[in-house]
Amino acid sequence: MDHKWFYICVALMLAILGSPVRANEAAQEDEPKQADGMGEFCYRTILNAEKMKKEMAVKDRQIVQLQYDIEKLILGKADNHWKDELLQSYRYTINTQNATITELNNRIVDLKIVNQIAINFETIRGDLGRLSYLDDQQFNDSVKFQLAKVVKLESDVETITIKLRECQNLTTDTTIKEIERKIVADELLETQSRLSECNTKLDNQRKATRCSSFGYENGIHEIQFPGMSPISVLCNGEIAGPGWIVIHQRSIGDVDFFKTWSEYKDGFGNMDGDFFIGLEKLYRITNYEPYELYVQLEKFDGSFMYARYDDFVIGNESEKYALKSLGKMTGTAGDWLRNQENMKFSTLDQDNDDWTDGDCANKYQGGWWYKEISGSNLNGKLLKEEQESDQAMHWGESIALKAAKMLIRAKN
Ligand SMILES: [Ca+2]
Repeated sequence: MDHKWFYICVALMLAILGSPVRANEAAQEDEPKQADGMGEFCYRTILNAEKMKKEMAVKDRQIVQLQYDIEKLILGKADNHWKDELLQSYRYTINTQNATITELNNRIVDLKIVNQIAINFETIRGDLGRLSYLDDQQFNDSVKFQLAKVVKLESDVETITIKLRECQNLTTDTTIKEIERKIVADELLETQSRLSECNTKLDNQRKATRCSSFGYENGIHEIQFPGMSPISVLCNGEIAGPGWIVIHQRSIGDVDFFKTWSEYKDGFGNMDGDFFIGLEKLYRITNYEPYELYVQLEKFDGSFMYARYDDFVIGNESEKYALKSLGKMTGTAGDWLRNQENMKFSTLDQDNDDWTDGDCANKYQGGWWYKEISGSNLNGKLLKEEQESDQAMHWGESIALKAAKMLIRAKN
């Protein structure tokens, strides 16, 4: 190749490499053709140059794309940063606004209070203003009117207070009345209870016309006999079976039996010790219904004997409480009252015996249905030891007895 084409080829290469646009534009054209007179080397060089030009164009586009991507990435990062800052800014603004809103709210509240005060103040000022327009007379009238209202209110309050007190008093009175009523009711109940109890006792007493109501129990009981107030009697159920009334009892010697008519009529002594029931009671009891008599005697040797009469009746006082009947006698002690049957009772102050020349009661130192001589003398002296004596408490023989009891019982 000659120097002329060599230089032309180098110049073309430089031209192609030095101008990418032109090379790019050239790349759009067909592959160069080998010109006449152009050497093979030059042609190949130009061909390679063309290829390189195309590749470089591709690279250029890739670089541009990369730059674009890089810029895009950088720009994206910047965007995020800006957003953070903006968000931060917004937050600050929001916080600031919140604070402002709170402050404003506080101010609104304050303003409302102030406004209310102002309104009140305006009202007061208005009132003052209206007052200032009043002349003296109007002012006085206004004051009087207000005072009248105050007086009326005070009156109302007083009225209400009085009514309230009345209500309280009414309540108290009602309470007291209720309490009184309750007390009365309680007392009534208690009284009714006592009355019921009394009625029960009374019924029992009414029913108890004899000691048999109390069985074998020994003791003092109230007995109701017809025509008589209830009387206390000593019942005995252990000597001769249930239902006996003890009318005479001697064993202690604490009571003197040498007594007057009146004392024998009414009775004397104590049922816990020595006693006599009384002739009047005996008369009434034995005339109500048939009675029997049981006489228990104790000797000083501790032995007992008895005499039982099945029809024991006593006359009234006008009959001198005569021993009107004895009935049939049974027992171990002997019929030593038979001698006294139909005899009147005699006492130290009443001689009703058959002894015309003398006074048996005083002779035998007791009160009894004496005749002339003593067959029995259970109201004579209670001696401390066994001895023979007409004046001693004795039955048949004039031998002192240690103790004696007389009991009666309704036969039916
Ligand atoms: Ca006489």
